[in-house]
Amino acid sequence: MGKAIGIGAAPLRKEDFRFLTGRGNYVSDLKRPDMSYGVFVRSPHAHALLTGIDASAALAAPGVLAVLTGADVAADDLGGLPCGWGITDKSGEPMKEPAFPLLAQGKVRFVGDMVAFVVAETLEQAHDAAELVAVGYDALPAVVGVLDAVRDGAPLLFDDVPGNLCADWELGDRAATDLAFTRAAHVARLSLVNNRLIGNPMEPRAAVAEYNAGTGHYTLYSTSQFPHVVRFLMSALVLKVPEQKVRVVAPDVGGGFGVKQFHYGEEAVVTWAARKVGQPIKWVADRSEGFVSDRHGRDHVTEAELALDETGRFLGFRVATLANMGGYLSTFGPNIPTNLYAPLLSGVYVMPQIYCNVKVVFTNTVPVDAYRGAGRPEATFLVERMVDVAAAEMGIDRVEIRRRNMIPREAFPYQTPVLLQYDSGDPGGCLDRALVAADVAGFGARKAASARSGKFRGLGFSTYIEACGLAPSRFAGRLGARGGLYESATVRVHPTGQVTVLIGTHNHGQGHETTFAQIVSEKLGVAFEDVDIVFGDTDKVQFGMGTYGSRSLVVGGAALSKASDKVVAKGRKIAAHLLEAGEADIAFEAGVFKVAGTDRGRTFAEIAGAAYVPHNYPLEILEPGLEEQAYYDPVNFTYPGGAHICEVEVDPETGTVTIVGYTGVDDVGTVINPMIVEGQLHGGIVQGIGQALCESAVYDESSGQLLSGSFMDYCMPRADTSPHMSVATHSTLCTHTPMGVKGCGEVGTIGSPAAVINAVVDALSHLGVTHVDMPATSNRIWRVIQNAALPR
Ligand code: MCN
Repeated sequence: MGKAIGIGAAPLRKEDFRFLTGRGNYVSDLKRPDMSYGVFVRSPHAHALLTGIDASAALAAPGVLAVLTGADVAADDLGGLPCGWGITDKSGEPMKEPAFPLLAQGKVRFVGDMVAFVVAETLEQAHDAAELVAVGYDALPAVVGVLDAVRDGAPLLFDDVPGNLCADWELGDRAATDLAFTRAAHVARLSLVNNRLIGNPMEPRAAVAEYNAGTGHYTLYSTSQFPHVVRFLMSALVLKVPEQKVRVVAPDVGGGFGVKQFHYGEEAVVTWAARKVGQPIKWVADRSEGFVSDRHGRDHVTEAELALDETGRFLGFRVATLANMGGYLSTFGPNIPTNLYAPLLSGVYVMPQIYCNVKVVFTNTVPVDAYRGAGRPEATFLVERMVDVAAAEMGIDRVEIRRRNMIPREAFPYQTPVLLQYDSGDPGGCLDRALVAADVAGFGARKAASARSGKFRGLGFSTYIEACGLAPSRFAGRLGARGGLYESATVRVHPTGQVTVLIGTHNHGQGHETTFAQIVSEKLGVAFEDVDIVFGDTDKVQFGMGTYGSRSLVVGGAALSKASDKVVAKGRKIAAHLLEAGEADIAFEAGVFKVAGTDRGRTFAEIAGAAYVPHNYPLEILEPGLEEQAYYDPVNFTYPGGAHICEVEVDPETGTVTIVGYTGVDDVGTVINPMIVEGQLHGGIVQGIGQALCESAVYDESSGQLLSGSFMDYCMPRADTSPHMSVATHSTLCTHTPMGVKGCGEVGTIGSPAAVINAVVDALSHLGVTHVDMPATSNRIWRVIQNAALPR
C-alpha cells in the first residue's frame, strides 16, 4: 500500500522512470500507417524578393507527393500566424502587425524564412526533392541590428511599416521622472546590449499530422508547450477549420525553455498538407534548421540613466531600449520587451520614478520571442548593472547601496511606479543569508591568494525580484491582451479512490507529474502513486493555457488545489449522509471523513466507492460520481526574488573567466518539492551563466547570415562551465495563491547574468573597467584587458 506524500517532501520524480529507461514518447517516435515525410525549403537570403518558384523538377522526383508554396497558401485562403497579444504605440495607435504568411509571399525576410514544403514517401526523397525546388530570389539589402534598422534610409522590411518600427511604446511618468533628475546629486549612465540567444532544447521541434477524411478530423502531434492554444489559433485563425475537429497532442516534450510556446508555421503547414496529400506527414527539424527557425530570445540595446541623491538614494530611472523583433511578430513577441520588461525596472528597490521607452523594431533576422525569463532577465540585468555602476561612481559599497534602497520586508505589499504591486518578499533577508553562505567576509583573503597566482578575482551581487504566474486576466486586460491566462484542472476520483488529474499546463521537464501528485496526495490523503497527471491532449483535457512564465504551479496548481477542495466538499456531503451526521460536523483529515469528536468515519476510498453507488445517497441532492473541475485566474502575479552572489577568477593571460563560487538564496514561497525546486534553480542559473559567458547569436551585418548557426559557433554552457552551486530557499508566502506558492522555473535565469557580469567587472575594476557586455568570452575579456592596459 502506498502512502500519502505531500507538500514539502522530496520524492523522486515519477516521470523519470520512463525517460531513464528509454520509454519516453516523443513526437519523432511516432509512426502512423502510410506516413509520409515533409521537408521545408527555406530562404538562404536575409531579405529578397521572390521572383518565382519552379517546382516541376521536384514534383517529378521519385516518391514526391506534393510541393506546396505561398501560392497554395493564398489559394486556400489560409490566415497568417497571429500575434496573440497586441501592444499599443505611445500615440495610442495599435502596433504595426504585418502579415506573417505560413509560406513566404512575394518576399523573404530572414535566413530560414519558409518558402516551400515538400512531401514525399521517405525522408530521403523529401530532402532530395527539396534540393530540386528552383526558387528565384532578387536579393535586397538586409538590416540585422536594431540601431541600423531605425536609421534614416535603412532597408524597409514592410512597405507600410515606416522606420521598421512595430511600435514606439512607453511606460511610466515621463515628466515626473525628468523632474526627479533635476534634483539629482549624481546621475549614473549605462549603455548596454542584452545579447540574442537561441533556446536549443534537447529535442528539436517536430510535428506529425493526419486527417480523417471520413469525419473531417485533424490530429496534430506537436512539440508544443501549449496544445490548446495551438488548437485555437490554428483552427480559428490560420486553417479556418472547426475547432472541435482539431485535436492537438503534445506528448513527451524534451525541453522547451519558452521556445516551444508559440504557434509555429511548420505545425500549421504540416496539418494543412496532411489533408491535401491524404496521408499522415511527419516533419522533424534538424539542429541547423532549429537555429534559423526556432524563435530567438532577448536582443536589446539600451541606454539608461539613474538619478541619485547625495546619500546614494535612487530618485528616478530613465530607460530607452531598442528591442529586436526579427522579421515578423511571433505569438508573444512584442509583449516580451514591453509588458514583461518595463514593469520590472523597479527591481527590489524603492525607485520613486521610472520612465521607460521601448522601440520595437523589425530586422532581417529570425523572429524574437520569449526565452526562459522573457523580459525579466533583461530588466534585472539592467537594474543590477546600473546599481553597480552608480555605486562605483559614488564610492559607495555595492552591498550598502543595495541595502540603502531596498524595499524592507515590512513595506510589502509594495506598489511600484510601473504597474506592479509586489505582495510579499524579503530581499534583505535573502541578501543577509547569501552573504553568509558565500563567505563574503573571506573574499579579501581569497582575492589576495588569486593575485599571488597572477589572477584577478571578483565578486558580483544580484538582488532581484520577478513577476511570474502568467497572467492575471485583470493585468492582461489592462495591457490590451486578447485574453487572460487562467488555468483549469479536473480531479477525477475513480471508484477505487485512485485519481486521474487532467490539467491544462504542460510538463516538459519541470516535474509536474510528481509535484502535482504531491498536491493531490496532501489534499485528498490518497497515496502518491495513486495519482496520475494527464496533460497535453486537447481531446482529453478540458482546456488549458500551457506552461511558460513559471505559471504551472501558481496558476495550474491553484486550479488543482481548488478542484481538490471541491472533491472534499462533495465527499463531505456523501460522508454526512452515510454517517447520518450534519455536513458541518464532518471533519476531513489525513484521508478520513470523520464525525467530529467521534471515531466514526469513512476513508476517502470508501467515500469514492460510495459516490459511484447512487442508491447510497439522495440523488435529488447529489449527482453520482466524484469528479470536479476548477478554473483559476490569479488576482496578481507572484513575485519570487532573491540574492545571487557569484565569485569569478579571471586569467589575464587568456581572458578566461572561471566561476569559482555561486550562491543563490531564493524566495519561491511555499516549496512543494525541494529537490525539484533545487533542480530548477540549478538549470536556470546555468542558462543565465550561458548568456553571461558564452551564448550569443551572431549575424553577419551585411548579408544577414547567422554566423553562429551550429554548436561549433554557438557555445552552450557545459559541465565544465557550470560551477558547483549553493542554492537555498528563504520563503515568504505569496498572499494570494492558495498554497502560498510562488513560481521557481525562471528565477535562476533571471538572477544570474547580472551576478556573473558584476563579478567580472569587479575583477577588472582595478584596470578602470566599468562595464563588459555579454557574453564575457575569453576573447572579449582578453581584449578588454589589453585595451585597459594601453596608455591613455
Ligand atoms: N515548484 C515547487 N515549489 C515552488 C515552485 C515550483 O515545487 N514553490 C515546482 C513545480 O511544481 C514544478 C516546478 O517546480 O514542478 C516548476 O514550477 P513553476 O515555477 O510553476 O514553472 P513551470 O512548471 O510553469 O515551468 C515553466 C518554467 C519556464 S517558464 C521555463 S522557460 C522552463 C522552466 O520552467 N523550461 C524548462 N524549467 C524547465 N525545466 C526543464 N527541465 N525544461 C524546460 O524546458
